[in-house]
Amino acid sequence: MSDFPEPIHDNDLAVETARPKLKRPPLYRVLLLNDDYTTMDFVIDVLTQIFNHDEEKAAQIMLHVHQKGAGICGVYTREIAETKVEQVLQYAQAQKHPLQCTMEPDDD
Ligand code: TYC
Repeated sequence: MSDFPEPIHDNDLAVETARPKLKRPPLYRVLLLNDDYTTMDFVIDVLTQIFNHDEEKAAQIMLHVHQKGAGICGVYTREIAETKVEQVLQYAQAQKHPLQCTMEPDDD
């Protein structure tokens, strides 16, 4: 037996199709900046350890940054990008490298 009385009629109910909100989160690029002092080996280490690139891709990104002044290490949601930037800066400081890392919205 139901707890609720049967509806007398339902012909005048407003029916709306469910439209679940599934907007993608904004993404951010994490960038490495060139400098004259950080060793190439250390930058490759950062790119393999923190950004999970293989050695070949890491060397390619490092050379791009070295030649162009900046380059993208990866694209992430905001909190992950923030964590990557912090990890790079902490690791660089601990190893006495002036390496700089930043993030920017990936809108295109
Ligand atoms: N320019 C550095 C050198 O000649 C290498 C380097 C590459 C530094 C990329 C920082 O993000 C960087 N030793």
